Amino acid sequence: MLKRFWVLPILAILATAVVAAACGGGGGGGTATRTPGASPTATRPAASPTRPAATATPAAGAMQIDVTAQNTAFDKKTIEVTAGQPFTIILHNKDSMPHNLHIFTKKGGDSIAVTDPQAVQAGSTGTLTTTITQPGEYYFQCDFHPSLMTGTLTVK
Ligand SMILES: [Cu+2]
Repeated sequence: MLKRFWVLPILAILATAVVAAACGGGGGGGTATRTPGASPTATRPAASPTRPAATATPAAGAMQIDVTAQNTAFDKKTIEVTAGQPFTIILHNKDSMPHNLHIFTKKGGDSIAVTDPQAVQAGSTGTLTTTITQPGEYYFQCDFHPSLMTGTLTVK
């Protein structure tokens, strides 16, 4: 007797749950929610590839500098950034050996920042983001080729 009293309410709950699930899945509610969310997402990637070339976008966050490593050389021997403003160096390794970009206070000086990963493998990309508050001339090199791949970072 007691068992039957328990079974009926459970069946009723299950039935309600099934109906609710069927209604939710069948209704266009899910689709309607996704559509407004998709538009802001679609706008952002479209804007970012266009912006990095332009230097005058401090609102976008870190200033982006692209450096290519090819033929055991950096395509840029000098990089200029603004004191107190975050910057991101993206190292594109187009060689068949690992490289990186490591910033020091001066040649043989203290390390400030290095690309992530520290060994940027052939054909891949490394990223370095930092902020230097003290204006001056800094030194950067590839740790794998410190005599061949060097440059000057000027912080103004
Ligand atoms: Cu190198």
